[in-house]
Amino acid sequence: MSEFETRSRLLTRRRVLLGAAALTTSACDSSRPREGFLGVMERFNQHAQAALFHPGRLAPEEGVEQLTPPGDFPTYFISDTVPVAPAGWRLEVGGSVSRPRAFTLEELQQLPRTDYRIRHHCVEGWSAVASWHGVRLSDLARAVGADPRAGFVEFRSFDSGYFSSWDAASALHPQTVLAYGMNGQPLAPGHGAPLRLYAGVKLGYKMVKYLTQVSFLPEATGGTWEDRGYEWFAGV
Ligand SMILES: Nc1nc2c(c(=O)[nH]1)N[C@H]1C(S)=C(S)[C@@H](COP(=O)(O)O)O[C@H]1N2
Ligand SMILES: [Mo]
Repeated sequence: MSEFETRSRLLTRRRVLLGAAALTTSACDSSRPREGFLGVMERFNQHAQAALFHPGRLAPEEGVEQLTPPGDFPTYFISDTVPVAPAGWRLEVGGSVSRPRAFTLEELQQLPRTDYRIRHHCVEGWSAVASWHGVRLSDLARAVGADPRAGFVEFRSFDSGYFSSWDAASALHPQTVLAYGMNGQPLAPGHGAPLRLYAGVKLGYKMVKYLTQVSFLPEATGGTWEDRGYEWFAGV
């Protein structure tokens, strides 16, 4: 079964858990999950979650003894084989910014480095712990002069177009980083090399790996899983 098929089943199960809502809409909403009653519920949920979100609250640091053994931390990518960075890879940063530019990995590594050890939560029901290091998105936003009125940030990848868009408050949270390292090592190909998004405030599918582009935007766009009905806000 492909990852899309497995996850579509999970999604159906989540809908069923919504009870009556699922009964009235399950037959007609599968291809348009953001419309109708469930769409309304999803938008309500987004507002409720955004209202509950505290920009200053940090995800708890885990102890070293909580680290998931190397090799046991699952790896996900939608491509059939591990995505490989194109030659001359750079991270394009643009949208509502006064100094759009493309960064090499070395340039990103010259910006201040942030390290933390926190738990990862995937909607498929697993969690795992690793330490991550990289540059805060808020530091990058400063470097390019991101417009504070841009309420959203979109992340794109070279993994068959996998992408996601975030609310700016979560994107600029102190534990949201563009990670180039995991457990003290350079990021491995399976985990999104050369650069991935990591955060303490979002579920796994929001953390785009194999990054190519970061855009500060006035409007939310969707996302690979979000467009298939997964929650857009997806706060932890
Ligand atoms: N480019 C890309 N990013 C991605 C995914 C993906 O398939 N492609 N999967 C997401 C999901 S569902 C999860 S749980 C995490 C998994 O990160 P990991 O592979 O390092 O465990 O990456 C997220 N980012
Ligand atoms: Mo996930």
